[in-house]
Order: sequence, then structure tokens, then C-alpha cells
Amino acid sequence: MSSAHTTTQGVQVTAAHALVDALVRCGITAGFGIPSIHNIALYDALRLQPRFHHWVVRHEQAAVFAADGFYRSSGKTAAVFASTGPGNLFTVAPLLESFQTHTPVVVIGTNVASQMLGKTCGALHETPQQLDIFKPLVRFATRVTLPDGVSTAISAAAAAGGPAFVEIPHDLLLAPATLPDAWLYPEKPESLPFPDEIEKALEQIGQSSKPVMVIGSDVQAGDCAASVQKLGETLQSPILTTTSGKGAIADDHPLAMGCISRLGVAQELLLESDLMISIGARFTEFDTGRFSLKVPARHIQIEQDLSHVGLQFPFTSRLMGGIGAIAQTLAAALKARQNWFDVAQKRAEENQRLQALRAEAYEALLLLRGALERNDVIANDQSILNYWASAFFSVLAPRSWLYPTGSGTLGYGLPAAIGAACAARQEGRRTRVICIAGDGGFQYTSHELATLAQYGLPVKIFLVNDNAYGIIGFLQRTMFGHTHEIKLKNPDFCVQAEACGIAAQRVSDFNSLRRQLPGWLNSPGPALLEWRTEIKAPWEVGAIHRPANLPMKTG
Ligand SMILES: Cc1ncc(C[n+]2csc(CCOP(=O)(O)OP(=O)(O)O)c2C)c(N)n1
Repeated sequence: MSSAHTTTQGVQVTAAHALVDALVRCGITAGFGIPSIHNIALYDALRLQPRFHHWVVRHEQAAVFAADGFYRSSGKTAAVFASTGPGNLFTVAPLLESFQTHTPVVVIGTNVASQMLGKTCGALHETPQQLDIFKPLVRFATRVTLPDGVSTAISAAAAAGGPAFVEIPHDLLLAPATLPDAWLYPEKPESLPFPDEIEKALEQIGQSSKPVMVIGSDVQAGDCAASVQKLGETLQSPILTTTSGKGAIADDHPLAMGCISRLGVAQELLLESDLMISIGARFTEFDTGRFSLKVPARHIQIEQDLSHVGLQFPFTSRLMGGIGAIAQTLAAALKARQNWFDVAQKRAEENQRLQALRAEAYEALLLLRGALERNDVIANDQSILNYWASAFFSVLAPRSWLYPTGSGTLGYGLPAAIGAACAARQEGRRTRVICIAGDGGFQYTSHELATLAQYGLPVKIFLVNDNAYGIIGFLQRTMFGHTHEIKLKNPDFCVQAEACGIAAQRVSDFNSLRRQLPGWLNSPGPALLEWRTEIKAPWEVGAIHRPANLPMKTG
């Protein structure tokens, strides 16, 4: 942009230009969306901004999942462009996922023209109280009411620390606007708790001889993971993660004890310890065995934001503020300790027990892990293999694990994988992205095969096809002794992928899987591998104990 009033192309700056300029100034240089009559001016402004990379998708739902995957894999926020009514409403389910996982995503949605707002007059796409629909699902929602209001709205949305929704009546996008001279992008300094709170936590750590840390997704942010790891090393405390915190510590680190969602050894460790230090961790129903997890009475909770926590275990000390700064302060004040728990021994025993189950799901995950680089990204959908992966897949690098823990929604895997692959391409990283999905979940967003093919992104889809909503069948059998409406007559997924121009292959037994997996993974562009099988749920074969409060059919 050359002046406050004209673009470098010499045309009058409009609110659409100012909005795109504001995104770039906030460091948001990628976006996903679908052009529409209401946001058409925005797309023209996007065309004129070479620093912004837009990726066109096939459904607004996929746009938000992709932006979510973009952030989780890169730490960089992406925008979503949707339009009035249906376009915006299709972003609602993915926003729930981003909201619950603290994932920043900026949705820019239009509304009917200003003079039509609040009226029921048959305007195209008009939606009653559109802004109010979004408010509970985002950390910041606003309507722009003046053309010059876009810059402030975008900068507040970018700083929201979670998903944000900026609504603009479409006529404003074409209205003349000015670019701000001074840019006010709020910097957020890392805050520390009061010294007496830190003292209290240090005292409790001093009284404990068997500390355990549980770390969650907020630890993946910035340099935080390194500071938290340093605290663990100082204390020689075994470190567990939540499902969305996987990767915050490499699973082959000598203190890494894996994910709490597998309960078993994770639960035993927590019972043996005398202090839990939870850091940026959201204790969800899924991760805690339907809220049955038992934790030590002494609990230091470290959080940057209370809106993020799930199950509120009682705490004996709570430290609120910048997680990295808090971890650093604690580590600096503590003396190095000896380890009290043999992590390597416990994990070897567990691995032996799991191998003895001879479960193909577990073996497939070992096979996959063995064939991947440390930084390759796994984007999960919701299927039996994903539950196994949450519990047992070894994640070796931060931001290389995407899992829809916030909403547990089907359809996340493929578009999130696309978002991660776009981030890698934009940053020049040679990372493979593997999407693990079941046949049921895959079909929620399989239209995004076309997006994948359009950009030739190196996403490898591992599709486990049991022609059923398999996990629901398992639950129905367990609870009622029968199944109902879980069988699926599916399309030929290989033909579907090939029709989009994506290489596809099918295997039906484990030996073929072993043989074909490397070729599929190492092929240059996108590729689909369909594994026709009926794998058993981890609860069915005893890899994870069934929560005691799961209703079961008896007799
Ligand atoms: C949007 C949404 N609808 C319904 C569900 C409930 N649900 C969870 S898993 C599942 C079955 C998934 O089937 P599939 O992807 O084939 O995996 P499988 O269970 O067969 O391994 C269903 C219906 C959900 N999680 N999300």
C-alpha cells in the first residue's frame, strides 16, 4: 500500500483493502475460504496483496479445520473467508473445536448490507442474529460498523488467543477507507504470578519427593516447551501429556511417560506420586477415562488462562500467567534432583504387554512410526485407530500431532492435514502430513480430496475401512448386546481418490500393509492407502481398561 488513501495500484483504498492490509500487519499471511457475492470485494483485495497466500477449499467447514491445522502445526494464525448465512454457519462446528483447544483462527464473515441489518426483508443469505450465534464459540466477536473500523477489529481478533469472528456488512467492504498511520498491534508481555504464589508452589514442591508433571496443548506454544522440559529435568519428574499435549515433550525423552488417555501405567504413576504439576493441560472426559482418573491430593496448577481447563481437579496452589516464564522461574529456584521413577523400565514393560496382545492396530502404529521422520505431522480424525494413536502413538516433535480433542468431531482429519501441509509449504519445510481416518469420518470432508489434488500437497491418507461406524458398533455391543445402523455401504475410496487425480492403493491384510506402506509414504504428492480391516478397539482387547462408569450389558 503506498499511501493512506490509495493502493500501490493507485486505486482508492476500501475497507476490503484495509482489512487485508491489517491481516498482513498482524502476521496473518495465509487464509482458506470460498469467494461469494458478499465477500467478492475482499477477494479482489486478496488478489492485490502478494504477501497473502489464499487457498481455496470446497466447503467452509474445511476452511476452519484447515486454518486450525495450519496453526497447530506452525504456531501461525490463518484467516478464514466465509460469507453471510450458510457460509458462516458452516464454520460453527469447526469453531467449537478451535475454541475448546485454544486454537487461534480468524473467521471473517460478511453480513447483509448495513441498512438491511436486523430486518427480515428477504435479503440474500439473511440470518437472524448472526453475530450472536458465534459469540459463545469464539474468544472475540465483533461487527464492523464503519469502514475505518476494520483495522482495529482485525488486530483485536488476531490477539484474541483463540478463535475470533469478525462480521462485516458487505456494503462496507466497498466503502472508502484509510490505512492507519501508526499500527497498534497489542503485544502481550508474559505475566508472572505474585512472588508469594510462586513461594507457595516452591514450598509444595519442596515437600514432595515423587512429583509428576502433566502437560497439555498450551505448552506447545513458543519456547514454552523447552522451559517446561527444563523444569521436569530439574525435578527428574516423569512427564505425562494430555492427548492434545502430545509432542510438547518428545516421547523418546528419558522422562516422557506418554499420554494420560491410556490410563493403565499413567494412572499407576499418578497414584504412586505425591504431587501433580499440571501445566496448560485440559483434563477432558476422553483423556480421564470418563472423568475417572485419580490424581494426587497435592496439585500445582499452572495455567495461562482458566477458560481452557476441563475437569477442575482441586488444586493446592495455582499459578496463572505465562507458562514458559513460570516454568523458568520455578526451575531456576530449584535444586537438581535424582529420579524417583524408572520411566524406561515401566515403558518397556508396557510395550511388552501391548505386543503380547497381538493387536494389529498397535502393530500398524509401530510400523507407521518406524517409517516416519521425527517432524512428520499426524492429523487425526475420530476412528478406532485414532483412539489407539492417542494412547500409544509416539509423537517426537512439538506441533506434529493434530487431534480433535475439543469437539471430538468427525471430519477433522483431512482438512486439518491440508492446513498443516499448506503451512509447511509456505514455510519451505519438507514435512509429510499423514491423515489417519476411518471410513465414516473420512466421508464428512472427503470432498477436500479435490483441494488436496489442486495443490498437490504431500498429504498421505491412511484410511481404515471397516465399512461401519465401528466404534459405535463396539459400544452398542458392549451396552446392549446388539448393533443398529452402523453398517455402511461405502463408495470405492480408491476410485474416488483417483477421480480427483490422487494415487490410491488398497491392502486387505497386515503383510500387504507392511509391504506397501513405505511406497505409499514416500510417493511424491498426495496418496491414499486404504486398509480394509476390522480392528478392535483398545478397550476391547484390554490395551486400555474400560472406565468403571461405562454402562455395560450384563448376563
Ligand atoms: C460430527 C460427529 N458425529 C458423530 C460422532 C460420533 N462418532 C464418533 S466415532 C463415530 C464412528 C466413526 O466411524 P469411522 O470413521 O468409520 O471409524 P471406526 O469407528 O469405524 O473406526 C461416530 C459416529 C462424532 N464424533 N462426530
